[in-house]
Order: sequence, then structure tokens, then C-alpha cells
Amino acid sequence: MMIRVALLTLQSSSPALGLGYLISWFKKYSEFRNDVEFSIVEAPKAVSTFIKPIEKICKELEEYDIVGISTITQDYSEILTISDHLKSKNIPVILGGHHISALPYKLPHSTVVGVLGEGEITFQQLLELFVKCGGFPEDKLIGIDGICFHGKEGQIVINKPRERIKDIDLIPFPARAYFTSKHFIPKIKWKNKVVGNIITSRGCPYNCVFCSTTKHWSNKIRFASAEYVFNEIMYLHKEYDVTVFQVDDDLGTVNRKRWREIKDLLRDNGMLGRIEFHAQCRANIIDEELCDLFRELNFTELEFGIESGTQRILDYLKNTVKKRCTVEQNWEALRISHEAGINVLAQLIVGSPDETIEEVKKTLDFTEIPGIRYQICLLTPLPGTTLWQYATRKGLVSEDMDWSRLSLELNEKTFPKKVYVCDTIPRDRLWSMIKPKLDEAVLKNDLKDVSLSFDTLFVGLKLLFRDPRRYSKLYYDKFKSLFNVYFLKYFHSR
Ligand code: B12
Ligand code: SF4
Repeated sequence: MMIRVALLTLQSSSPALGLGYLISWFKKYSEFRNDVEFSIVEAPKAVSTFIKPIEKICKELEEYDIVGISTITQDYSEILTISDHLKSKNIPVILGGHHISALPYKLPHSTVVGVLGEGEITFQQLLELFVKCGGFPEDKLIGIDGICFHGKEGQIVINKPRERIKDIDLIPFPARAYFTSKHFIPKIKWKNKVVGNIITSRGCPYNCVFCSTTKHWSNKIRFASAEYVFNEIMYLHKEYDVTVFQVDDDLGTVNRKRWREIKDLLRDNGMLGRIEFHAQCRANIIDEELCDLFRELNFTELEFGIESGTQRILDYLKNTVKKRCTVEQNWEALRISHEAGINVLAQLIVGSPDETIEEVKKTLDFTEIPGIRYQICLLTPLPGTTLWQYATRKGLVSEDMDWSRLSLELNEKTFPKKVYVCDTIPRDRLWSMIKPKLDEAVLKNDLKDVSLSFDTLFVGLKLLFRDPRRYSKLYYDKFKSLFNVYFLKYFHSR
């Protein structure tokens, strides 16, 4: 009998590659590959509201024998609503991803299993168990590493961690054909070019206070080989016309030897300069040499976790006492990347526990650099992070909280209810400092999400009335790019 498995993602703007890997791994390595039929169900959000109503998502999922859900903290309350509904229909739900991996002992009663950390092998074993036994008997679950489940006495059992796949070249490319939503790989997404996201490494050697990556993936970073990355690039280019490669790694840019090899492979195959890359980097790893390499490879966008304008807060956020990343390196990283002609995005964080107003001002200085885009985040304690432990001790968060209070979306509506860890600056005062900068960022930032465009124009108009001299050029540029996108989109769809 064929088992129908749905994998649900609530991601908003690009394919959840993790789910694609689960499918491609199973299809390649399981002897039961022909007994399981997969679907990826996409329920993206557009600015905090699901495009599909929850009831519709639930109804759609009723068709399946098993539902797997990827857990992102800010959407966890909705995930619980969905799994409650599925439980009432006797459909087993498996959770995976960052949230459940950080809080395995809170596995909800409406679900049967939580997959902790890397999912490919664990999920394969779970599905094979289901094919063989028609369910998930407890005596068999005991033998599967990397899961949590409900024991007979109502306790939650957490098995020993799953050993990670040593050589990630063994993982086949994510099964992209299963992503169907028009939100994913759209024809016109960024300046009329097709964007495709890729993962070229897993893990990060650092351990920032606000980030759960190290716990989830470990601080030992595993890189796919240059050949693997090159082959995936070629595949995406041929199959989907992708010319812009969004490298979704946490810190894949750190390995310059491999990027040199990738460059050689692209050059030898006539691809160098015909495609471009967007990626994240860290201020302490970039220098002129790496910048030159990125320029040769045609990196057109680099995002830096600049975080703060003062060393004290930077050391706190980066979780280091050794000044492994300095404020000077931050400024230098932005300067050299910008001068190399790369579009730069500076990620800033405000609201650390004992941050002062002066320190926030220093951070906001980064928003004044001409030509450099920025994003501002309120420091948010996500489960699995050092900051989560701190916020738990302070009674600011709990394992049964309203998870939308940890949403990273920052606007008038979300800010008042967000968890606030800063003791030194009143919430309203911090908001009055960052609000004008957030408005300005809307105009300054690139047009990646067309759905935000009307908001953009409206906020832009407000700024234009407030200070025409300062904002007229930005408004004009934004209007022009919006017009281009809509114009091209209109003709493309005809
Ligand atoms: C790329 C990325 C994005 C992209 C696209 C994400 C996407 N489509 O998947 C964008 C920019 C859209 C994005 C948005 C956000 N992101 Co993000 N993102 C990432 C990033 C860097 C990589 C994701 C990825 O592809 N990983 C690689 C794949 C292989 O891993 P994976 O998806 O986790 O899946 C594996 C396992 O976790 C597991 N698994 C996952 N799901 C499931 C489900 C089942 C059933 C099973 C069995 C297994 C399983 O198996 C998979 C294979 O091993 C991660 C950090 C990271 N390194 O993981 C952050 C990360 C996932 N993002 C995070 C956050 C906070 C956000 C935002 C809230 C940020 C914001 N400013 O709003 C939004 C959330 C939007 C939303 N509604 O979901 C956090 C989540 C933390 C948490 N506790 O929830 C992370 C972990 C970053 C961090 N270190 O803090 N993100
Ligand atoms: S924020 Fe970036 S550098 Fe820091 S631990 Fe997370 S992935 Fe690594």
C-alpha cells in the first residue's frame, strides 16, 4: 500500500530546502522509495497573516497518512492548532526543525514524534517503520536515534542524539520539483532574474547569544565539496534558468579555498560572470583578498551580522570575551565590500539587557552610511540559545508562552507585545529611536518582496512629506524599481 506523506512548511519567501532534502534522501537511499508518495504543502505568510486560512491548510492535510511539520518558533502556536486538528482525525504528526529540537521535552500530545537536529536519516527510519508496522510502536521507536516521543506512562522519551552525516556530498540535491507555490522560484523575483537558493554547508563555528544554529548543527562546520556546489549550480541553471544563487548557509563564505575551487570550475565551464551570488558573511573573516575573490565570482550581495556599534555589546552578542570580532572590523568589512561594488546589507540588533541609549545610537550610526542597506532587529530570545536561558531565568519567557511574541517581524503592531529583554531603556524610548530608521530602511532596502510594495510606497510618501530633501532620491529610485517590476511582471504574465 502506498503511504502518502505531506511535509508542511510555513516559510514565506523561498523553498524550505530542508524538506526537499528529506525527500531526496529517502528517494535515493530507502529500499521503500516506491512505497511512499510525498507532497510539500506550502502555507506561506504575507506579513504575519497566512495567505491560506488555517482551516484550509488543515483540510488539505486531511488527505495524508502522515504529516511532517517544520517548526519555526514564531509560528509554533499555529503549528499546534494544525496538529490538534490532525490528531482529531487520527493522522500522525511528526515535528522537525529548530523549535522542537530546542525543546524536545515539550513534545505536544497531538504529535507522535519529534525529529531532533539533522533529519534525513532519522526521517527515513521513521517512514520505514511506518511502512513495515503501519504505525510507530513505542518498542521500535526506542531504537531510533535523534527523536523524542511519548512513552507509555505519559513521559517524554528523548533518545540519544543522531550522529550527523559526515560527508554532506552524500546528500542528494533537495527535491525542488515538489515545491509548487508561485512564491517559490518565481520568474521575476529580483531585478527580473530568477533566484534559486542553495545550501553549501551545515554548522557554524561561532555561538552568538541569540542564535540556535550551533546547537542544532554543531560548531563543527561541514562543507559540501566544490564539485557538489558547482553541479548544483549547473543543475539549477539548466532546469530553472537560475542566474542568481542565494547561498542560504550560515557561514559558508568562511571557506575561501573552496570558493577558489568553485571559481575555477565556473571559469573552466564558461560560467564565470554569467551568474551571481548573494550570501552572508562575518566581519572578522573578510579582507581585501576574500573581497577580490567574491568580486571575481560575481557576489553581488553580502549580508553582515554587524549587530552593534560598541565593543561591549558586540562581545555580549557574539558571546565572546576575546574581541574575536571588533567594531573596527565591522566598519572595515562594510567599507571594503562596498568599495568592491558589492551591495551590502548590515544586520543590526538593539535591546540587549543592559544596553544604554548612547550604545544604541552608536549602532544606528551604521544606518547613515550612504549606499549601505540595513535591517534592525530587536534582540529576541529564541529557544536553544544562551539568551533563551537568560530570559527564562528572568521570567520573560516560558515553554508554554504565546510564541508569536518571539516573532522577529518589527513594526507598530508587533513591537508592543514582543518579549523585551532590555532593562535599561524603556520600551517606548527604544521604539522612538528605531522607528524612523525602520521607515527609512523600507525605502533604502532592495525590492525582494513585491508584496510589500504598496506599504513601501505609503511609508515612502510619509517620509517624503517629512523631509523632501533627504528622501526624494530614495523615493524616486524605489518608485522606479517598483514600476519596473510590475511592468515586467505584467508583460511576463501575458
Ligand atoms: C535560509 C533561512 C531562511 C530563509 C528561507 C528559509 C527556508 N525557506 O527554509 C528566510 C530568509 C525566508 C528565513 C526566514 C526566517 N527565518 Co530563517 N533561516 C534560514 C537558515 C539560515 C537556513 C535554513 C535552511 O535551509 N537550512 C538547511 C536545512 C537543511 O535545514 P532545515 O531547514 O533546518 O532542515 C533540516 C532539519 O532541521 C530537519 N527538519 C526541518 N524541518 C523538518 C520537518 C520534519 C517533519 C522533519 C522530520 C525534519 C525537519 O531536517 C532537515 C534536514 O536535515 C536557518 C539557519 C540554519 N542554518 O538552519 C535560519 C533559521 C531557520 N531562521 C530563523 C528565523 C528566526 C527566521 C525568521 C523568523 C526571521 C525573520 N526575520 O523573520 C523568518 C521566519 C519565516 C517563517 N515564517 O518561517 C531561525 C529559526 C529559529 C527558531 N527557533 O525558529 C534560524 C534557525 C536562524 C537562527 N539561527 O536563529 N530564514
Ligand atoms: S549568528 Fe551567524 S555567526 Fe553567530 S552563531 Fe549564528 S550562524 Fe554563527
